[in-house]
Amino acid sequence: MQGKLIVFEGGEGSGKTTQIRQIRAWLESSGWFEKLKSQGHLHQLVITREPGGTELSQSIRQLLLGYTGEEPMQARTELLLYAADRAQHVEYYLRPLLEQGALILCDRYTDSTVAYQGYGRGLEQALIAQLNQIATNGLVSDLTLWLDVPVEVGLHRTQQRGTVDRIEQADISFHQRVREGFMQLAQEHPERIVWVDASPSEAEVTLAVQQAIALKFQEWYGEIR
Ligand code: Z5A
Repeated sequence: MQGKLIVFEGGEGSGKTTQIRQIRAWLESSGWFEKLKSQGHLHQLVITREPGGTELSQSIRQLLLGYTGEEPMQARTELLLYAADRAQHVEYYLRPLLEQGALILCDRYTDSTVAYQGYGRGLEQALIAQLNQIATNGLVSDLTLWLDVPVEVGLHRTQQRGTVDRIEQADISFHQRVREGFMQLAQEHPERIVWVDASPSEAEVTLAVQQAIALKFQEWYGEIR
């Protein structure tokens, strides 16, 4: 049994965490997941995130988002830490679960590195592609939902929440470049990346995400009764 990796991507405050929780609840309460399980397609439903999806990755996450030392973290250092986080996550957690038939809902993955370290920080795309390949050993998402929201709207949402981390503190043009990065990726990989307008209410966004996932299930598993 081979599982599926569904990734939620987007800029700050796009609602990824909110939507992942909603989608898990929907999959469980609607009976979709039970049906897929009883038909032998899937085995379990798992939520995870990057950075910080394993115990070791939690320490890397702490370093990436919570570092407050005077010596500035260099862009390449940041890139390598994200790659280390991912290598651990993929080898120790994601790949074994997928081999057991898990449906994995993951908050951020490789496209975040392209958007943030590539478009945001300006590191060479060839270097990022190489590191993504090394870190994932070729594991690509089966579906990526890009929750797209104007930068000001997303930042306003996160500011209302209170605490701001190291990356959220970056200037607005950084976040604009990140959004352009996701836009470019969606154009380059239409078979994998689905654009979702994340500006409306939480409930409306959930509905759009449900529709995108239901379509993919049909493509992967045929008619589900
Ligand atoms: N990063 C990177 O640079 N390179 C990489 O390779 C990877 C990551 C993997 C991870 O931070 C950071 O790492 C991230 C990119 C970088 N940059 N930063 N900072 P994180 O995991 O702590 O956080 P995040 O991934 O950036 O998520 P977030 O900004 O915390 O938000 P979110 O998960 O997308 O949204 P949320 O928590 O669901 O919602 C935010 C607030 O908006 C909350 O109060 C909600 O109630 C509200 N919300 C959500 N949806 C709506 C709608 N539809 N309407 C109104 N309000 C809403």
